[in-house]
Amino acid sequence: MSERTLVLVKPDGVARGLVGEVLGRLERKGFELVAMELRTLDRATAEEHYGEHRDKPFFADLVAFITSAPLVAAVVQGRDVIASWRTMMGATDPAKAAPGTIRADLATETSQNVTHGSDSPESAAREIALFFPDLAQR
Ligand code: IDP
Ligand code: MG
Repeated sequence: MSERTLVLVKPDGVARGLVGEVLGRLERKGFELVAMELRTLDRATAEEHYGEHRDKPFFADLVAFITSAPLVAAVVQGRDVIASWRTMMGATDPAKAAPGTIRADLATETSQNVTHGSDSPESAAREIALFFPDLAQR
């Protein structure tokens, strides 16, 4: 089923010059860019985006990091893109990510793991509305 997901190239990925690498993998796979923006997140947006982690010990560091420098936010569309992008990103901890995934190939630290992808249709809808409120959902 064609669906949409929210993809981030996090501040570490932007700072390291990996925007093209990450978006290139999406494009070569055959997924479609629907919206894209370079922006520095404000604290309120970051806390809402990562709201499910509010009570975790790493939450403060996570919000500080994600707001520290520009990131690239994109809405990406395609067949099974939510699960596919999770597979292409690899496990949250780059040390546990499968070879060939972005996090295995390009990162060492869980806290700086280059990219984000929504984890369910509900998360995707929530995150797309948060980052791109003007984007009409079809
Ligand atoms: P995900 O990005 O693979 O969906 P989540 O569990 O939703 O992983 O966590 C969100 C982000 O929070 C991760 O991508 C990672 O940057 C950070 N994070 C998750 N767990 C830890 C941890 O144990 N220590 C430090 N940062 C973490
Ligand atoms: Mg997550």
